[in-house]
Amino acid sequence: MKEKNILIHKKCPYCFLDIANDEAGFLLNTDGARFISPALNDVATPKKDLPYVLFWNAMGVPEEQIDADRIIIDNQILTELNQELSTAGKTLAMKKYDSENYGYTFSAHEGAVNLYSNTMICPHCHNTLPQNFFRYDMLMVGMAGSVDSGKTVYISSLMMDGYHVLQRKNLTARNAAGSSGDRYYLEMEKNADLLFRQGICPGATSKAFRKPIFIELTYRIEDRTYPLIVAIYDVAGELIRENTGAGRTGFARHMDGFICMVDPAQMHLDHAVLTQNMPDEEQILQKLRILSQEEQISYQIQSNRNHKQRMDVGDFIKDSAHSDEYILERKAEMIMDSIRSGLGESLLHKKYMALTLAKSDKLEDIGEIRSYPASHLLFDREHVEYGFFNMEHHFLRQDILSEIFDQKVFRLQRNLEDYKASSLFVVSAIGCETEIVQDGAGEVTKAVGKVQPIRVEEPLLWLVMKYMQERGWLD
Ligand SMILES: Nc1nc2c(ncn2[C@@H]2O[C@H](COP(=O)(O)OP(=O)(O)OP(=O)(O)O)[C@@H](O)[C@H]2O)c(=O)[nH]1
Ligand SMILES: [Mg+2]
Ligand SMILES: [Zn+2]
Repeated sequence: MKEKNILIHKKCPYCFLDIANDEAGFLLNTDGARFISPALNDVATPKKDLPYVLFWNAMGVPEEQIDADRIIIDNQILTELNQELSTAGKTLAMKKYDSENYGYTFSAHEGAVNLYSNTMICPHCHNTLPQNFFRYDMLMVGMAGSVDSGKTVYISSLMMDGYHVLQRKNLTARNAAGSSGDRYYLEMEKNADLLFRQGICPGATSKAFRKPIFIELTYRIEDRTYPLIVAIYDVAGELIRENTGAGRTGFARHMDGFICMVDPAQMHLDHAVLTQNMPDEEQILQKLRILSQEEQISYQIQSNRNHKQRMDVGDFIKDSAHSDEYILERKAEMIMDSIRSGLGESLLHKKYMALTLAKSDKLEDIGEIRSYPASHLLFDREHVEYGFFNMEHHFLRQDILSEIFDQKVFRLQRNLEDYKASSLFVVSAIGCETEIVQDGAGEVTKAVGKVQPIRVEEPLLWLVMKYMQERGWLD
């Protein structure tokens, strides 16, 4: 009996347009195979992939940085190829339904030489779809947080040592990237490996939309299994702040939830232990109000026209290191406001927010923090064997964190009310101090001692848990 093709629609994790599985194209890796028939040779030759170039260009990536020469088969190319093959009396190329994953594969052969691909691409933007894309649901998570708050290090920390921090007796995590040769994917893997083996932190993220990382998570309860794909989006801090609503940052509207990182550098602590102490918030905001909204926008447009990569602090105020702009970029409140204004109230009601105090290792020895009752729970390095995390400790931490946020990171919590659900977290992606050291090419930030993340997976697993609850998987 012939298996019936099932039609499935999903949202592309790059361009967010709808894709039906029978519309998917393919990325090919031919290793330079040659064919007798010119039509096959033509198809198997790398060419500048225009939809792909246009997409990444629009996302702010300069053309020379785009791996534009690719071998792509889409439905149109397939039809044309088969017309030529059939005229020449050759075996036709095939797009075959794969009942295992509701996807398709491509194959063509000429004698003993084969062309084959199961790497599907979006028909609109030509980006590679993750493995099992049409089979499983996808949870989309946006990393939010001001510049330097630790978003990229956070993702590297999750990826370290084969997603070690995410593994449980009843939870497995594995890479689900559709194409292992992807330049960006390789870079993220290298980042995670450098952090794990040498304690070296990745550098600042460029101001462009980046590909998400894809993780396949499988959760087991009794004899049932619940797989899903998690896509995590890392975006440079200043990009989120600028305009969450439009263009390349419109991605925020498509997220199921956010992990918003709060840098301890913006906490109001008596002790000047932290490198940057924030001046009075009201004062800064007051000064910035002098520049009206319109002025700020027109300034922004102008600086975009001048092809500036970012609004330069120096254009604004002389003393750049301590300018208001600089300080503001470090404020989680600005990020939360950008998300709110970009999404609007009604969309905000559909999103989850994991508000996360990052770099907690920096707070571990501070008396002010230590004086909160049960503060040791904030720095607990418990390793959970089973389930998502220790729920009892999680709820106790909510109370402590709520108080800390109230007293040390003013006004941030009022931002949480309109989300579908929110929760407070405190993590350290590195788990120890860092220092700046000279590396062949320049300066790098390096962990002092062994990298030992402190409950870094909790914000992500909370989002996963919410997502599963919503679908009734955990009832
Ligand atoms: N002590 C400590 N430092 C951290 C931790 N996580 C990040 N850092 C430091 O913070 C710096 C910035 O981290 P990134 O992950 O690059 O920050 P980001 O939010 O991605 O910054 P942009 O990409 O510029 O928006 C790192 O170079 C580290 O020095 C942590 O868990 N502990
Ligand atoms: Mg970054
Ligand atoms: Zn797409």
